Amino acid sequence: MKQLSIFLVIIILFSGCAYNSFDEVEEIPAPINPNATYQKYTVTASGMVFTPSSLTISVGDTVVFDNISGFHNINGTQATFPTNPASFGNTIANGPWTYTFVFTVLGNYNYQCDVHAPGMAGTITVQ
Ligand SMILES: [Cu+2]
Repeated sequence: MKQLSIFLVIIILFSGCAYNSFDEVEEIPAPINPNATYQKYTVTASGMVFTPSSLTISVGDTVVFDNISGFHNINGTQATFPTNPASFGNTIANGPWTYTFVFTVLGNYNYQCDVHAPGMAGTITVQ
């Protein structure tokens, strides 16, 4: 009888462990993409153009806007481009400078240099 009691206790303990393990697995949220490697892209502002003027990136990627020289800015604000999924940009300043933005919202973005718009403009597609 004593052995049976010990046996039952062991069974109960094991089933408790099994249940808890299962419960924990269910409660831990799965990462969206555990193998994601985020890229960094550079867009150069030089003369009166952005290079590349069209860029396709993945959500979470970083774009470094690199003004080598001259008075430029990056204006990707929703005030200027209402369909942009998020606003980004900086103020007009003489180069050299860099402006870095991480794109965390999917969609199509337009931006321009306010000094040289509409000729100096670009698009970024975040997919
Ligand atoms: Cu410009």
